[in-house]
Amino acid sequence: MSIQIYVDGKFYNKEEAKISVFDHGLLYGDGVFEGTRAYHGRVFQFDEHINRLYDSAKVIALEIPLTKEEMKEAHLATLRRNNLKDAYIRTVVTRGVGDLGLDPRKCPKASVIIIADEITLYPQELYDKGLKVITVPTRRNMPETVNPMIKSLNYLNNIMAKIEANLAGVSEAIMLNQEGYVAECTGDNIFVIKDKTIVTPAASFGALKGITRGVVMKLAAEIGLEVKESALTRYDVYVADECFLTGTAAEVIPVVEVDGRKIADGVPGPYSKKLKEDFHKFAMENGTPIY
Ligand code: PXG
Repeated sequence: MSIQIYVDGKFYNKEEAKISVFDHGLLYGDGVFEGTRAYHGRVFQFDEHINRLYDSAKVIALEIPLTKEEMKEAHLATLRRNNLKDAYIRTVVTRGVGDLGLDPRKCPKASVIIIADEITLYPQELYDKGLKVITVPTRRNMPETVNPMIKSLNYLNNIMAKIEANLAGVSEAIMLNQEGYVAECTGDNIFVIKDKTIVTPAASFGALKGITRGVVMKLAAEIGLEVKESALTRYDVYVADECFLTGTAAEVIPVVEVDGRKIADGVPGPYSKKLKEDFHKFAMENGTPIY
């Protein structure tokens, strides 16, 4: 049976789930989104994802037509409807239907879309061998434009960065901020470990406050690493003992080469492996029950 998709309070088969061509999410990228996971019948870090969605919406002055509780119920209903225990959930809130002008006052009601589907895992080989990444020319947004802390429907910088990485034959890109400091990757946060200190760029350096990032910082402290959020340069990445990326889809994925420089001896490091395992264990043991 086709998956059932939630659109504005109703469920539709995948083939019939549609929005208007006048929706400003499509016409202008005017909207916000979330990517959440369910592990083994529980939604992982549910409140954190819902809160970030509402924060993103607040910053772009988008009124979500559901309370947070109703939004959570809609997510659970979508998961139940599709009989999912392990899932990737994509939530999209668009400005809704308006006219061809960009004025959001012409859009009386935001649209809410919830897609829950089976999760496509990255190939195991990527975790075993680690990723090669490059730094790309396209920079992350300046906070004074669209703040990178907003998970908005405007991902063109990140898509351009992804294209630049792909054209160079690698699957991920390190994006710098306007000052040339490391910000994050196209859909993942970045961490480096050097001498038992683990560093990730502070959100003020142009990173999304990743939910996986937050959990990994906590787990890193628990295994005795000193955790820092600070400025990170390409130099810091090249000379790191270990480097890895975090994100809802990828969880914790090691990086073994950056801009042609091997990270340490070019194989995934012990802390990266440990944090990947600890993260997975944490994800399996925590979360909001679906059923
Ligand atoms: N940075 C950016 C720019 C992101 O979009 C992350 C970091 C990681 O955050 P979380 O909260 O997931 O730990 C994201 C995550 C995907 C995908 O399919 C992921 C994201 C967006 C689009 C696609 O991997 N967001």
